[in-house]
Amino acid sequence: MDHSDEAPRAGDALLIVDVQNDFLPGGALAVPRGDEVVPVLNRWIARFREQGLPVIATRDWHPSGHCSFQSRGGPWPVHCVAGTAGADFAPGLELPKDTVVISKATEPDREAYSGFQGTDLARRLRTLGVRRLFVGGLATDYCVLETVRDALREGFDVVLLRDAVRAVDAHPGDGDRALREMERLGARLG
Ligand code: VGL
Ligand code: ZN
Repeated sequence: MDHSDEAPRAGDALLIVDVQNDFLPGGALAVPRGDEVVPVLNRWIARFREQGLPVIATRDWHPSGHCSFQSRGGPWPVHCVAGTAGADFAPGLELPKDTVVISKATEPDREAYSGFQGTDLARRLRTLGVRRLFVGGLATDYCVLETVRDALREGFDVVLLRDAVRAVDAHPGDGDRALREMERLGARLG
């Protein structure tokens, strides 16, 4: 892999989206090959750490009766209930101790695919002096897509780490369409 044209520098942050047990194979809402993002992201984490650049991790952090669950007429099985093992970050993900953790979709009656929605992520990034985000995680066609959409809307540049995302693909091609949509919106596919 050659990332020489996308070397992290001052003003950059790594944003890791929802790499949680329930989204990995064997989890409640398993993303096919979702586990494959972990070693790729670990290499990016190491690069950002080496340069003292911020690492941010979002997590889906639902109350037990969240509106997105099928029991409440939503599209998804119960997943990522706050405080459960399924909501833990993947054990193989080597998050630095000082990772900024952003919990989202914490309100029972509100869905939030984007890490910016209902959180202080934008403010935290501005406080850190971040201008560009390197984004990877799960899932390409839901939380990654909506997080990237909001990041661009908030004025951040985005490098979407293609090797570090995987899609649900509920409809075949959803992941590829999401990649094209992010590129159309102004994300760079790295
Ligand atoms: C997600 C479906 C439901 C995601 C979260 O992180 O992409 N997808 N909740
Ligand atoms: Zn969810």
